[in-house]
Amino acid sequence: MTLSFSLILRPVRGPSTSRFQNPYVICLIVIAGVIILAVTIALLIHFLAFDQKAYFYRSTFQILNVKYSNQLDSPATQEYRSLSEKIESMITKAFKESNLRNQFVRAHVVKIRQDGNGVRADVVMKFRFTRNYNGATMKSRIESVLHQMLNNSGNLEINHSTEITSITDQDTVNIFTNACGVRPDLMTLSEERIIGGTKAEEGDWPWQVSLQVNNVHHCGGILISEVWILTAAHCFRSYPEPYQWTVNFGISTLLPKLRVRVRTISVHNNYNPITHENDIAAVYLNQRVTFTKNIHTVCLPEATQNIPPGSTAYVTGWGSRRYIGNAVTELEQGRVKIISNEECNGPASYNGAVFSGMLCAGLPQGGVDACQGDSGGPLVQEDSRRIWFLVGIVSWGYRCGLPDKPGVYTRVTTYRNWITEKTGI
Ligand code: 4AZ
Repeated sequence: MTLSFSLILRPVRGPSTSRFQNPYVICLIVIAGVIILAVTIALLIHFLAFDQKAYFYRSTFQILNVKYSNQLDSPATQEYRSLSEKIESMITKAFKESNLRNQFVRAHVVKIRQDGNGVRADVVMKFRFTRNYNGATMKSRIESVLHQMLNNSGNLEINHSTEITSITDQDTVNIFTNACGVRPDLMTLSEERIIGGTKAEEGDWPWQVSLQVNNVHHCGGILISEVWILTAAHCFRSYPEPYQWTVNFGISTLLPKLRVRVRTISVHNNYNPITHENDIAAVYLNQRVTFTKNIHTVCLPEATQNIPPGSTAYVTGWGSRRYIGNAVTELEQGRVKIISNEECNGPASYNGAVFSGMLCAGLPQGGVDACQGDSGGPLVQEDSRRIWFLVGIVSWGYRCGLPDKPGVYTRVTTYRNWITEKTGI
């Protein structure tokens, strides 16, 4: 290629012919110049007009006509959900109807607090701007939309002192790290994310822990506070002493991100190894864990929370891929559906062995299920605001992944008061 090119361009020997008078060369130089100019202009336009970056802002809304009650303390209550949804949709509507409709991405209520007789809601908002945006102008444009919104806030009466603060990506992550049930996609207020494949990525299930004896994985567990883990009672049948156990964080059981010793183990007093009833235990850690993006808590449901049959749930763990097999070293996830106790107790299924404190989940055709080594791990569901709740603890089942033989879980709502009694949470 290079050879033939240099042959064509070899100048014809003549008395006054120089390389720069050769029409081929001139033509090539002009074409090259035009191409370079076009690429430069295209890149400039791209960076100035289309290359957008995410920017986060934080604001507090003082809501005067909503009375504070302790129902607003937990993100699991209907009151908390419905007020947060109202605030989020009011903000979304205001921006969608403004000249910032293309820049606004999402608003998320991160905390509701008592404020005199009323409440304050802390909100994080995400926008997309091109890189050449003017920070001060944008801030005042956002504030102006919010001020207009206050005059038209439906049945919420909001104080006019609504100010916004620009926060960094890291500030945003820190805010979400201290809330329960938040996965990485919500931390960046990103668009919906499909959980694909079976292998989890670091931070996907930040509440999942591995309970180990002599650095060997035995059971899953669930982080519900800086010091408390929930798991299954049956995990402690062979090794009942706290000093035998460590709690390991991160998706790899071989190279944990953090390893903490166990101080006490509280197994449910009425755990019955024959019927599997009350298969729940609370584990108290020897030291507090510092929450990070990849290590933090799941939310606990209210005792009264309804878990509809047919709804989607995810089970995670390092259990074996088939009945009688080895545990895996990288965390895996499975998507299953909730099955009613009535259906689960059918003659072809468990024929009455599923008690009211248990919950079934699986797929009609089988295939996706918890298995040996997943015990004690979480079955979680996402609510309408993309917050994750613990609904089950892997407990038992007939083998793994067989049709009509779904996984059976400890029903967390049944034990909600037991959890508070043991842990204060
Ligand atoms: C076990 O042996 C086990 N398919 C856990 C869950 C299931 C089966 C067995 C559910 O720990």
